[in-house]
Formats: sequence, C-alpha cells, structure tokens
Amino acid sequence: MSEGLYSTEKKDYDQTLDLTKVKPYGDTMNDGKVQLSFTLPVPEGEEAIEAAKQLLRKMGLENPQVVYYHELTKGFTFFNCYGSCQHTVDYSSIYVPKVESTKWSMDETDQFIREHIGRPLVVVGASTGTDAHTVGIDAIMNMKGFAGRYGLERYEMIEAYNLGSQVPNDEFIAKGLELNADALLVSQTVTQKDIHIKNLTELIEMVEAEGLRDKMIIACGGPRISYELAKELGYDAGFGANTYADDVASFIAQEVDRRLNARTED
Ligand code: B12
Repeated sequence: MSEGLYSTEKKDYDQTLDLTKVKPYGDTMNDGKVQLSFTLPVPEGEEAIEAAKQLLRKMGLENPQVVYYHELTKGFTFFNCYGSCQHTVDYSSIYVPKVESTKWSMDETDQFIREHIGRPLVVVGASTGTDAHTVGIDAIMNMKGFAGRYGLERYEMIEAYNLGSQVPNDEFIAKGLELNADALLVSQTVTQKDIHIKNLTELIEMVEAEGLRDKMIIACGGPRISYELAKELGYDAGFGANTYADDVASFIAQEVDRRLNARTED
C-alpha cells in the first residue's frame, strides 16, 4: 500500500468526534483551526501584527498567526489570520425551532396538491409597510425564482400573486380576502429600529381583529427573520436567508392538508 494522500493506513492523529464537544475542523479532527479577518485602526508594522496576535489570543485562539496584512488606507491595517480555537460547543444539546414539513421539489409539491387538495392553492405575497425591498419576495414568487430554483408562479398547482413592495397591511389583507387566499406571504428586509417587528405585529393584529386568523396561513420571511421570531409574533412560519420557493411551497401544501384533515376529524 502506497503512503500519501489516499493511504488507508491508520494515522496517529486525533480522529475522535465527540458531538458534546465540537470544535472547528481545519486539517484534522479537533485541531480547532479558525481563519478570520479584521481591520485594526493602526498603521501597518510589527506593532500592528503583535496587536492582532494579542487580540486573537484574547478571542481564545492559541498559536495565532498573521498570514497576510495590508494597510488599506493611512492608519488602518487589514489582517488575515489563523489560530486554534480552544472553546467547544455541545452540539447534541442544540434545539432550533424550525419548519417541520418535508421539503419537496416543485413537481412533488404540485403532485401532492393535485392528489390531496384537488385544486390550486392561492398564495399572495408582498413586501409590506414601508419596506421597499422586492428582490427577496420576487425570488420566492416570480416565475424564474432564485439561484436556479423556480418561484411559485411556475408551480402548476399554485396561483401566485406578487403585489410588490410598500403594500399597506390593510390593502394586503383585503387583497388576500378578495382572492380567497390560502396563504399570505410577507417579506421584511429592513430591521432598523425593529421596524419589521412593528409592521409584522400590526399585520397580525389586523388579521386577528377581523377574525380572519384561522382562515389562512400567514408566513413571513427575510434575511433577518427566523422561524422562532415568526412564531413569537403569531405567524405560522418564518423563513430566513437562502430560502427557496420549494421550502415555502412544501410547507403551505402540507399545512393546508393538515388543516383540512383536522377539520374532517372534528
Ligand atoms: C438591493 C438593496 C436595496 C434596493 C432594493 C431594490 C429592490 N427592488 O428590492 C434599494 C436601493 C431600493 C434599497 C433601499 C434601501 N435599503 Co437596501 N439593500 C439592498 C441590498 C444591497 C440587497 C438586498 C437583496 O436584494 N438581497 C437579495 C435577496 C434575494 O435576498 P433576501 O432579501 O434576503 O431574500 C431571501 C430570503 O431572505 C428569503 N425571503 C425574503 N423575503 C421572504 C418572504 C417570504 C414569505 C419567504 C418565504 C422568504 C423570504 O428568500 C429570499 C431568497 O432566498 C441589501 C444589502 C445586502 N447585500 O443584502 C441592502 C439592505 C437590505 N438595505 C438596507 C437599507 C438600510 C436600505 C434603505 C433603508 C437605505 C436608505 N437609507 O434609504 C432603503 C430602504 C428604503 C425602504 N423604504 O425600504 C440595509 C438594511 C439594514 C437593516 N438591517 O435594516 C441593507 C442590509 C444594507 C446595509 N448593510 O445597510 N436597498
């Protein structure tokens, strides 16, 4: 057996994976290797490198190394560094609330809706309140979708209505009612001064005040939206960065089906 990259001989380096004490992986298990970059407001030089290393040690990184540095502009030095992280996390104890539905492809979701619900689902989406960002909601709703995944308009069994941005919450709800929507999808990008919380709360309060909360699924999404936050605010689900139409379409189809079944059992 030849030595080298593809050798199957047992190596003497650490190969123990303990999920209660997980550390970063660089070249070998538990080496803790981390790469990070930052800028210090000091001029380039030996003192700047020493300052960067001291900072890395204070961050809990042993054997700190500065592998690249460059004075970006007078008095500001950028660093690329490596070090070995001494801290660990207990991965086995982590619980993250998230959408529990099974993620399906577009064809699978269409087939499920056809077989289990028997009619197209109506989904109305918008970026509501003062939020002018449309790219996120477009990525979910529009025919061409996002990063090679089709949006809801492409689904045969979903009638998707994209109302665009800066849609007042009352108009959004009224449109949902007019179209007899199965689901309302709200996008929120701006989070400065918690404007998203205020707007999302207003929308839910309006829906509740009109006694419509159980009539449709209401989900929200955006780069700083988590499932946990969405649930806290009274939404059925929340979707963050890197969401595709597949995620939300599967969720809506399964949730509509679950509610139909629950009604039949009553
Ligand atoms: C493009 C852009 C703009 C464009 C928007 C054009 C348009 N038609 O949308 C313009 C120039 C108009 C703009 C304006 C502003 N912007 Co701007 N903008 C951006 C930028 C560069 C990209 C956002 C984007 O398009 N992302 C790409 C999409 C695909 O990602 P996404 O939105 O996260 O969407 C994905 C998921 O989040 C999810 N998703 C999103 N919505 C939904 C909804 C549902 C239901 C679901 C299921 C999923 C989902 O699915 C998507 C696909 O995976 C970001 C910075 C950045 N790089 O992110 C700043 C940024 C968002 N903007 C910002 C700000 C502050 C503003 C302004 C307030 C600036 C100003 N002072 O005027 C204004 C907003 C005015 C207003 N009233 O809203 C800040 C927000 C900071 C904050 N945390 O609040 C950012 C982060 C820039 C920054 N670093 O400061 N902006």
